[in-house]
Amino acid sequence: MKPVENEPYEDERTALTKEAFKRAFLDNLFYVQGKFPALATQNDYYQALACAVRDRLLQRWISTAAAYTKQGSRTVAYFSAEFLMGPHLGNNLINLGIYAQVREAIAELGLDFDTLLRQEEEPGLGNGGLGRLAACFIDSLATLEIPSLGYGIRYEFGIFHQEIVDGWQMERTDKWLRFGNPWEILRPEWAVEVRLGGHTEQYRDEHERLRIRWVPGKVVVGVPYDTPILGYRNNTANTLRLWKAEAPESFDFSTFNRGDYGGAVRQKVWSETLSKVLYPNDEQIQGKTLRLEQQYFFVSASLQDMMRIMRVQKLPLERFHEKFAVQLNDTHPAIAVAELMRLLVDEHVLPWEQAWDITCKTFSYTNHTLLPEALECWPLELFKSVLPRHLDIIYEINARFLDEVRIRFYGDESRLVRLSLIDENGERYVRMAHLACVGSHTINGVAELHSELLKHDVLKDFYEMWPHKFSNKTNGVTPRRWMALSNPRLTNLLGDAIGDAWIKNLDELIELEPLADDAAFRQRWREIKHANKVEFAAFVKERNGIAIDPQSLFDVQVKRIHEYKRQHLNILHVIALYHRLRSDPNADIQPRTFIFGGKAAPAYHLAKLIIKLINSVADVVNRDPAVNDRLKVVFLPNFNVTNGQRVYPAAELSEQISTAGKEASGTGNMKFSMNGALTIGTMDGANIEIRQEVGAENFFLFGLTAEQVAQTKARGYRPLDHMTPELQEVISLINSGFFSRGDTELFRALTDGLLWHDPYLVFADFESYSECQLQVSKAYRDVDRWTRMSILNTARSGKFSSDRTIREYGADIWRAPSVPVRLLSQQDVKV
Ligand code: GPQ
Repeated sequence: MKPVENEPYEDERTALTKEAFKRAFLDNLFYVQGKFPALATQNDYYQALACAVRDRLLQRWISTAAAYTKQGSRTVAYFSAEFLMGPHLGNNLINLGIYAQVREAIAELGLDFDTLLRQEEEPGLGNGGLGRLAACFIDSLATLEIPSLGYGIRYEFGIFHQEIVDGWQMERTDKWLRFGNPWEILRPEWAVEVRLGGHTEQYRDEHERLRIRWVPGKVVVGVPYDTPILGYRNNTANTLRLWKAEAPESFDFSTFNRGDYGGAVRQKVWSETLSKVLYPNDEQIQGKTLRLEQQYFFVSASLQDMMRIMRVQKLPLERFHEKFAVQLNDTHPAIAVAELMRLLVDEHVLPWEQAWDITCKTFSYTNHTLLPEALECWPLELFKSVLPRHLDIIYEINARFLDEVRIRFYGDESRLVRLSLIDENGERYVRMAHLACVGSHTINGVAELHSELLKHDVLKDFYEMWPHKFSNKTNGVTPRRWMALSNPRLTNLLGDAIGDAWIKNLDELIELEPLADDAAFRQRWREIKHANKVEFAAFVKERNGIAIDPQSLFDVQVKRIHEYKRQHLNILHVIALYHRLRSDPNADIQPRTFIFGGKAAPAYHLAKLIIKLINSVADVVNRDPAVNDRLKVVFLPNFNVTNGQRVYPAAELSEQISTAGKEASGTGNMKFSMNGALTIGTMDGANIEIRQEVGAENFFLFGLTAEQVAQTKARGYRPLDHMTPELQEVISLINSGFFSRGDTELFRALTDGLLWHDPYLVFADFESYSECQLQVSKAYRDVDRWTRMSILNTARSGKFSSDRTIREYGADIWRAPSVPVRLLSQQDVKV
């Protein structure tokens, strides 16, 4: 098929009018779902609508492919083990600019649009911030018209579904593909083989050259499933390409022919295991063989796919780095450095030096955490059993790298030990962060503080080696999903006040600033927040059966449950408030609703105990008539993208209370602030930059700084030094069994940890936090002051658009110019 040079033509099938949509919808119900209204379920209607939208996506996708093929443009490949996309339908309607029309069209057909939206099972192919960042980034890449591909794994089961039973987290499998997925397109013709295990051997090729052959123990096939990713109101549709693992047919047959049917089936089952399930640990490595296999599987499939694209475009492999810029989303895909070397040296017979030059010019590495337990290290023997050839390649990379270090740092033996790609202190490990640093031309952190700490702490030796490689790229989030889609009331108000250019250029929100002093505007601002709170309260009533008061302050902490994020600091403060109220029933306390949400890794017992404590406190507080007109506690089950879209618009106070120096950036903090919530937070991650942007007077700061945390620890942290009478009461109340029906042991692991060996310094920050919460309550009571602060938070949140972040990656790292797309129609392409 060749694109033809003529003007775009709106064909009947993909026109954006209401009438065309209704027609398409009814057509799809009949010809795709095979249903008529009497038998159709809400899900049938959703599928019919999704297919109507998909036709519009495909038109833009083909147009984009045509433009990119013609331009042969430089392409960004974003390698990520996680893409936490959230539901597609609403977002695609926003980006097509037809949300309102389609809502009307569906209403005119007598259906409830929101019910149809709710039918979509969100693709939860990520754990939290890192996976969601990848999703925001590909939205921004498409909006900025940068040619790009997201590469990852099509997990059959994404992040588990969380239920709360008797206060405890229970995990249920996430069967997101149960009703099919209308947003993906299977591309079996681009399947690739990926080898694993086995051993290597030397041989001489036809030119008598000594070469190495990898004899794998097993082979799987990677089959790509493509999801088009729309830009906001342009003609761009980029690709998210996720790999499913399948058994190679040839393997089945050879085993089968030997009469071993059971063996053939086992091979098939094993192959499919590779993309079966997402590992649900966040920032905690689980050194499982299958996890390393997953990482290698998608990385190898993706690099082979990129080489196929080069062949199609008739580009020589020597120019791989000119065609592609690969971003490594943390170390999960870092094996790509060794795999690209293998492909270039073993399979395409390039000299090592040239292959290494191409490799280093291709990759860039983003680090997302400072937690030592999250730095990926693979035991050498395990690594060798999965990737024997790659281990040899890593040894060679290491030998050459250490030669360089030896010359640069004459006589500094300990530096060699620290920098080596192999950790040899005791059991030997492959250090994936070191592989990523050595094989990349840039290394970045995700907020100013984080990038500084990387340079002077975790990656200090690499910084001293190559200071020019390091930079900061502060995270951002997409305003399409996190404002336009999730907060329609605010979007309308902003439209009236300043137009809607902010959706594409978030800095325009600054136009709101003068309106903070306009009483009528403040009134409307409050009405919107209130309406959002009423809507959210109804949702809580339905999900939790708890009635919450929309007049109370909505105080929210939603994120993965982690000790370093300190949900326990929050709940200790709630208990302190409860204690104050019970001790003095007339205490003048600002009524608040404390809302928590987040998943704990299934094997992270302390995190699960924190969930149990929150729910136990909720049970007592919400039932106690002495306080429940002023305090409510809600644990919202199954916090995910969909529930995030419900909660951010209703929030008034955003809890960002990690131990300083532990949260790399945070991105929820940005979503809250742009939706008008004020932050109570530590000097950590992007909180620092949010405070800088919105102004110190519009931010509630507390706690030790990263530097003070380090000093406190260096001196030897003793929690009891920070004990106060109130904190003592709080801990005693928990240990007395008051929240656990008299069980005095239930929460002991938690309280003992806090009392005796708490690496996260909860007690050290408790007083400062409680004091700061008093300031929050005081500010909230001054309605005009609070509203002004809220408006200024939104007005000054422009920096936190992922469009800004992606522009910075584009300018400093990728150097991939944008390629605008002209819309083609079916008439434009001839077979
Ligand atoms: N993050 Cl290494 C994750 O969500 N999972 C991970 O495995 C790692 C990092 C987060 C990090 O905790 C947040 O501070 C960041 O905002 C986020 O990555 C995106 O950079």
